[in-house]
Amino acid sequence: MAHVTITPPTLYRAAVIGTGFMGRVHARAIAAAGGSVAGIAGSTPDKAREAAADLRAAAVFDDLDAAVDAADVVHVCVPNHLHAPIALAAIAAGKHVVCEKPLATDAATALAMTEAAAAAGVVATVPFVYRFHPMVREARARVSSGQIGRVTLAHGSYLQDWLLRPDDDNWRVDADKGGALRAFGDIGSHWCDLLEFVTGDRITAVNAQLATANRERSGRAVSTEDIVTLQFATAAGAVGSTVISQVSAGRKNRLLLEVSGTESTLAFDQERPETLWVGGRDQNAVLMRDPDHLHPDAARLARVPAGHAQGYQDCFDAFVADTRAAIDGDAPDGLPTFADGLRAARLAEAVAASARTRDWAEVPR
Ligand code: SOE
Repeated sequence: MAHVTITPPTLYRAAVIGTGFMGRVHARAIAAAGGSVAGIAGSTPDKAREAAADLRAAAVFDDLDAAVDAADVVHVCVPNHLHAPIALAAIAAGKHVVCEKPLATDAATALAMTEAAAAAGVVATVPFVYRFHPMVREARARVSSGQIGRVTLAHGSYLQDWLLRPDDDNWRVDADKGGALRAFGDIGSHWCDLLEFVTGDRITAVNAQLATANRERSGRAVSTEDIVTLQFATAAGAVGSTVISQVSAGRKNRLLLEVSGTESTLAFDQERPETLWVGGRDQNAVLMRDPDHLHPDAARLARVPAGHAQGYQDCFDAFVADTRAAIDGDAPDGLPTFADGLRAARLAEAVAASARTRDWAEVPR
């Protein structure tokens, strides 16, 4: 019988640093991509042991160097102020890195991380995972092929409610751990990334307002914002606005992006990711995620046939699979890298500057 020799892909032994919700999502995605969780490190040995048992990790590490040593790829899923030291240590050891967003709490640090990864020649990615919804890729393909005409307007929102009440608390609320811009860094960054990804355009100027609904949480003063309203202009001449909030009762993880062109409008809702709304002057349509009828870039990411729902974890699985492909030397189109994390950090600084001066701020490239 004829046989075919298959070159095995390089190993993907991952160290997951962080045991919270995100660390667990990463660990599942690593397994789905055919990698292995070589070990987990957490803020306490008990947390790491508990997560390691749940996620069938091979080891628990109590120090970062041991975790980095054991891995081909280091997944950084810890509070934001620790992203830079851990990612830079992994890069210095020649390891590939997947680092949660925001990449850093300021743009200068994000730039240093991006440059360090490039100089070391490692793959360094940031999970802007909503890019991995097939219907987002469908929207992107339709915009780039000119199907919706020239883009004139983009708007939407990213709304959550998990920080609605004064006793809702998290490390993200504290500027020294999460960064000065919390809601924008955590979820506004996703919205802006998705806008630029889908349109292929770039926000050049912003006018932002920040508001803190809960000025005290768990008995301490809070300086980070719960709400951002943002107007923007783009390089290609479109205008738009978005509302970012973590205190919108009833909205769990509702990212809505609507892009209007001179021919038609597209709208994507992250809580209904199986569909894409297409608006026309004479007729509207709701497209379903049917791989047989999608653009090839979108169909590639459809993991199950139409009518079998796929969602958030599937995006993560696809993102880690593409990170792995990049390590194997075949970087797929649309993989979010440290350069995209740097872009988000620059946008965050422009948002902060605009809110501070109550004026428009330019966004550097
Ligand atoms: C919390 O706001 C959070 O988990 C974000 O940190 C993620 O990036 C987002 O995808 C879902 O919400």
